[in-house]
Amino acid sequence: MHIVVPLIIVSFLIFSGCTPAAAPVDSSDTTGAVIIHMPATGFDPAKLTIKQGTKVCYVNDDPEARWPASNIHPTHEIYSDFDSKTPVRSGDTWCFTFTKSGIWQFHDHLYSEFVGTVTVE
Ligand SMILES: [Cu+2]
Repeated sequence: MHIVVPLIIVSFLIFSGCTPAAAPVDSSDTTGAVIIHMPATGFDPAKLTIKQGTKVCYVNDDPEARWPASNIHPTHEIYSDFDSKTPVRSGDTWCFTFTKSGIWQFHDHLYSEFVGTVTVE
């Protein structure tokens, strides 16, 4: 009986590809990326103009978790891929490559008064 539970766990890990259910968001490769900082006061810079295909990395300088996401709050449906989908922990970074041109307004899903705009040319 004692061996059954570990076998179930091992089987689960094998068949699930060992992916943790709630992987922390930290894509720290900011090579070639434009950085938007997330201090406790909002986004810096809050407005940005980039070329199509540019990677933008949101660096969380806030002691609290943050969650950059496309408008419109709370559904984020205007550019649904532009959404960290989960909180970005303090000190972590979330990067997104803008493949669609347009004027993309965003906000912090946890502090929806924090807003910004990425213009993709
Ligand atoms: Cu939101």
